[in-house]
Amino acid sequence: MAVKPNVPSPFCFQGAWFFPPVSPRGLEQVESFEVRDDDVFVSAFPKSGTTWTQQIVSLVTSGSNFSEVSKIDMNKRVPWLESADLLGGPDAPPIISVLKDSPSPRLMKTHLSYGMLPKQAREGKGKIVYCARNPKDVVVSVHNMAQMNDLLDPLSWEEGLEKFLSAPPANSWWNVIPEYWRHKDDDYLLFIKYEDMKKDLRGHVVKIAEFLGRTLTAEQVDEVTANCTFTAMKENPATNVSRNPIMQEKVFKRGRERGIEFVRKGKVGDWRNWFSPQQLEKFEAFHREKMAGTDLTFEDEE
Ligand code: PPS
Repeated sequence: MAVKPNVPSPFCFQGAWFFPPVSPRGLEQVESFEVRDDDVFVSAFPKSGTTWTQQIVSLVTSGSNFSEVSKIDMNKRVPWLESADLLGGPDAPPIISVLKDSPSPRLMKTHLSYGMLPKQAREGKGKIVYCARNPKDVVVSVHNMAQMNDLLDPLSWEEGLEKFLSAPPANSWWNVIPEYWRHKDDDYLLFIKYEDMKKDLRGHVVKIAEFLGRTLTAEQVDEVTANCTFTAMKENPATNVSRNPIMQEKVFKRGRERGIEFVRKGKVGDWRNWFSPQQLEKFEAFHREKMAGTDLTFEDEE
């Protein structure tokens, strides 16, 4: 049997499995977290365009100096609600305790399912921008993340695919995404798709700004868009965290060795390079069965 690297153990909270830097102490505080009217949650299933949406939300709400704001580490601009500081060591306070005292307006990222969001957010306080991506490209991106992130078990493609399909309900793409979709018409939630952002990035900058009640000039929209392209975000160590020298040393040594970056390929349809015909058939049959009865569909070709 291949020797596995020493990765932190996952833990279970309310039926869902989490990995560090998600913090058990942080998770316990989420339900009762006091939400403010001007809070913005950027929510997404892992590897579905979270960072991309964080970048847009952060820039459209910053007002000006977009290129300067872009240089600030994403974890500082839009901290991860349920995590602890990755670089803070085992005793680092959960980010949520820091957020409680942070000045408004607060921007926060989360990978939590809708049912695990703060109660007040579920009741419509604050705003939620939710980004979803087709599951075949998600599982490919999850696999690559596991190869490059020293905190994750670098499962083989076959193992990772099987794990994705057999995830417990609380972690399953096929439960989490339709649950958010059911809230797509709520006025406090904007549901966007990675594939649509690829087709029309500028249009999504405008849409997100409008949703957040921000008015940008055409020039400002152009400037925000320029800072949110795949190339701009790949070249920017504040968004491509595997180019941040400290993060590279602490978390992404494997990625450096294997030549895999956090902002990796950014394609719709990369799954074609990974799935065998048999894997595809099984995945698509599973998807059809699970999505029967929802009107949520995804494009999976560019
Ligand atoms: S994480 O770790 O869960 O927060 O990852 P997340 O940010 O959700 O998803 C990472 C994938 O998003 C791609 N990405 C982009 N695609 C297109 N345009 C832009 N600007 C962009 N920024 C990030 C990133 O490359 C990951 O996808 P893959 O398929 O692995 O390339």
